[in-house]
Amino acid sequence: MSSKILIIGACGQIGTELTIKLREIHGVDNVIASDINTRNLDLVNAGPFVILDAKNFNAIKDCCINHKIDTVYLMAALLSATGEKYPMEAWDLNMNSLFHVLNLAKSKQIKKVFWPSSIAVFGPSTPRTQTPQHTICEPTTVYGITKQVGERWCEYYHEKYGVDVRSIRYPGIISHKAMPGGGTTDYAVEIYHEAIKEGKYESFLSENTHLPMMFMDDAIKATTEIMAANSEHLSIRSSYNLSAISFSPKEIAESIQAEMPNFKITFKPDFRQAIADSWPSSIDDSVARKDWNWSHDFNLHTMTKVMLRELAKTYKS
Ligand code: AKB
Repeated sequence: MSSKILIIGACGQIGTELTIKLREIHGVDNVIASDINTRNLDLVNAGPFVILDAKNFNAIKDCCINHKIDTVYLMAALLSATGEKYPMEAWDLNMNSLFHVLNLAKSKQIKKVFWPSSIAVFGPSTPRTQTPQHTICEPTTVYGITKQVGERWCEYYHEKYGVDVRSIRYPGIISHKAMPGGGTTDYAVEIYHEAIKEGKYESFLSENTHLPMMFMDDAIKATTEIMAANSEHLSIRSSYNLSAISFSPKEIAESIQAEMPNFKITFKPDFRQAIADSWPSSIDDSVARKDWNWSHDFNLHTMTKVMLRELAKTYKS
């Protein structure tokens, strides 16, 4: 029997493409998309959709009962840059939504949970290159604190209550369907849009700031694969390190210039530079590769080609 899935935060950057992929795998009617508003009309009109506040336990519970949900993907969150502007809102949304879903799993209302963590769990005292799975985590952003604490709670609910919760630490995700919002890695999406629209981009991170990144297709592949993995193979119930590519604003600009020689980049770092400086530049994800055979497909060059091709079509139409 196919799973009955609820995606909370389905209109966001990752939620949008996750909804499409999960509907391909499980069937449109078996995947209920939800969000606090209807900001992505293509997604809202593409299949079952409910308006849902991730902070409202009873609303999530009623939705799970009404739609006989067994699996929840909790994608709603305030990200790193927005979290610094609205710290208490970030704490409220990121933590309470997680408790609501974990408690539904604890009471056996649902069977399985996916919750994304992030490279933001790391901080300035973390080894910066090839950051290991188990290492110092002293995040300095509110978002990072919520993700680190969330990881501890996921592991706790798994150990104490047998909750089947699975998680990966996403790096910056690059995609061409829905825009990201409020993250420090967002520059790596904006740059492609501006390349197509204006032929130039002003980066809010400095030229040599290397961060771990990943093309959306790889992120969706990782998410569906960890959820399909045999439970006994998963040795990590906090969150898995996940890695694909690592590059700086200068290097992504060079990869665009290889396709568009007239593309120009300038640099004007803002408050997000300090956040980026507190994060690793590359990640060791060997545990994920061993436990559930994770591997990525896209490098910077292949990703740039797809991004420019798809965005050119979007802006033409
Ligand atoms: C952000 O920049 O805040 C996010 C993340 C790395 O989790 N993209």
